[in-house]
Amino acid sequence: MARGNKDNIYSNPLGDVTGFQFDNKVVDVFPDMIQRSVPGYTTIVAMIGTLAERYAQSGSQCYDLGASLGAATLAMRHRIPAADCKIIAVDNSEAMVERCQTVIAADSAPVPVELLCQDIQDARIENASVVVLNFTLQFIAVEQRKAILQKIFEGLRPGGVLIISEKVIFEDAAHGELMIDLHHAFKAANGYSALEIAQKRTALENVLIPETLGQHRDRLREIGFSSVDVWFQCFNFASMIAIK
Ligand code: GEK
Repeated sequence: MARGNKDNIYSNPLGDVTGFQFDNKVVDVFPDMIQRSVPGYTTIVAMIGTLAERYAQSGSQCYDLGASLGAATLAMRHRIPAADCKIIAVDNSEAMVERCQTVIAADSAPVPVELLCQDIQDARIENASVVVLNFTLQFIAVEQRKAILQKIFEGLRPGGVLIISEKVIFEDAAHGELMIDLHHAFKAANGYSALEIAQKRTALENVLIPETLGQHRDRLREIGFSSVDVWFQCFNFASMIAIK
């Protein structure tokens, strides 16, 4: 995805840093923001295409939940070999969905894409072979996460896959601090100032709630996924696959 405008939302001192929102200001800089903020993002998105190529079943639906500007949707769209698959992309930010519509329209791959402006808590998941939660579950209240994952499990066909990427925390406090420090070094190397890093951290407090890999794994296993494991990790950012 082209990077577009540079993210400098937090470059000037803000008297009051308010909670992060996916509004027009963020949409304008989103590809640059996520690539400079999430280590491994480009690799994860590309590999979602590779995973979809393997797991998309003929006549089924593939879901991109919290699709933003459709990066994972397009990665899947370009790699799914089955012609009779459909991709359903869902996001509850009107600004994101509006921009995503133009991104999808500018792409000519044949797999049909339906884009919905909807809370993923209200989304119907059915006849699914691939479900993607690429850095989305972390924005849902912790107590509501299990119900969403349960609904995904029920909507998946046997052999279907859930790909779930999250910012994570660690049981070992010292290791956790090290991962946060290395993540901030990654952001600094990508041109973010100490002020930008600090203000963004404040904006995400109570908005992005990370859990440990163990918490993710245990919940997915309790729900009934037969195999749950990490396939990618860089510092405190990880992606898991859970197979039904
Ligand atoms: C990518 N997956 O580029 N319902 C629907 N959408 C939601 C909800 C909700 N309850 N809460 C948040 N979102 C993308 C990146 S970004 C990750 C995902 C990030 C949406 C929100 O509007 C935003 O577009 C997305 O989830 C999270 O592969 O910015 O760190």
